[in-house]
Amino acid sequence: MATKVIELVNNGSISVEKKYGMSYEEFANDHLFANYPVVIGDACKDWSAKDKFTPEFFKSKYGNRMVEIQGNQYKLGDFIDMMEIATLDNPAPYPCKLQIDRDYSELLPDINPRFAFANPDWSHNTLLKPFLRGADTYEIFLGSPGGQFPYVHYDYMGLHAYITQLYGIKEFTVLPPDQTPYVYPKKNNTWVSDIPDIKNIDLEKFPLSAKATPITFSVGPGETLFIPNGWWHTAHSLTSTISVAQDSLNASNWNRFTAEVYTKVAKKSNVIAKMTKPYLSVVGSLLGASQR
Ligand SMILES: O=C(O)CCC(=O)C(=O)O
Ligand SMILES: [Fe+2]
Repeated sequence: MATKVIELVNNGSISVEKKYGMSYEEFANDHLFANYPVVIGDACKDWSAKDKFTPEFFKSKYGNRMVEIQGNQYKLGDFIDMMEIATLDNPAPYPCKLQIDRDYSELLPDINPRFAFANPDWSHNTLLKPFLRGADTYEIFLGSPGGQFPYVHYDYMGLHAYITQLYGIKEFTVLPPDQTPYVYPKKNNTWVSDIPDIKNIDLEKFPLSAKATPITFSVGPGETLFIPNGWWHTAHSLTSTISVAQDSLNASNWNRFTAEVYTKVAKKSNVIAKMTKPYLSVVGSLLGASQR
């Protein structure tokens, strides 16, 4: 079957498309190994979460559970009420993230099977556990127009992200890794941009950003945005939204992952960083051999 392509946006040489019926081979060549984003129109077609995950479902089933958002505790039901009436002038806290594997494991069958586009995935491999604590989970995001992802960033540890929209519409803005100088990474948090509002940049304060070509597009129910490692991104819900985020690590982002591990470990100890190198080199060959 030929892929059906819908062009979402383009800006200069950069374009983001939505694809239905894409083969794994096309995904691997044009996106995974090319490190190029795409919206996959039908990746989650077999998930029951598509019809089941609604704000009402979470409110009625888990309304009394506590959830921590930006350091504060809320009852999930109260948060959902707040999120539904929030506005940008009177915002609700964001992001509200639920850890599926840890706290809502009974919902795992609803996001199964893991779609092929997110495989192979080494981020759950025991050999890599020490380096990926906390980064190897599935997360549900609940949001609304009155709660904005607080910053433009790229995901750390070199992981690729897949954000599947299950309810409502979310708008994403992305920029390629080679535009890093134009987004003014923070000195101490180099994966976070100093620009507060990427759609309304203060050019006097951030003159280099005149060269940036941020691309903004919407992702709707049943669609999955693939954000390759190193791509800058931020998100804003246009309606009440529920999304599921998952990551992948494999041969396509292995070099970036190991570089981030060394940098992180070296900050603590040069000796351990030195030992980490041969260890990861062996693990990488083992896992790489199994991928081939
Ligand atoms: O869906 C969103 O709000 C963006 C989430 C995201 O980029 C992240 O958690 O790293
Ligand atoms: Fe992210």
